[in-house]
Amino acid sequence: MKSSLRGYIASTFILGGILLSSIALADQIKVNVNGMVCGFCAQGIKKKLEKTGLVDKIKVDLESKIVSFSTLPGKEFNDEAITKLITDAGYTVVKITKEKP
Ligand SMILES: [Cu+2]
Repeated sequence: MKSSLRGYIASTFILGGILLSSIALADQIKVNVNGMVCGFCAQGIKKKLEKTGLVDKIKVDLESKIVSFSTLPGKEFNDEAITKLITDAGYTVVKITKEKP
């Protein structure tokens, strides 16, 4: 009886965790990128990000060298994947900042 109750409580927590993470708010992500010098760089990065289908509200600021976007609800775009995408495009990731809005 006791162990089944414990199991019930544990599964409730797990289920709650899954539900919470699926309705989690989108991440606001800022990436400091080196190597972007013109509008073509900006467009190229923007297009690659759009292609992932994971993000929206993509902005590329050449002056501050910051690429910012937010993840779509329920989508996860981790630092490794972000770094790979930018690096493969020929630029260098300096820093990634994530914040919940
Ligand atoms: Cu360029």
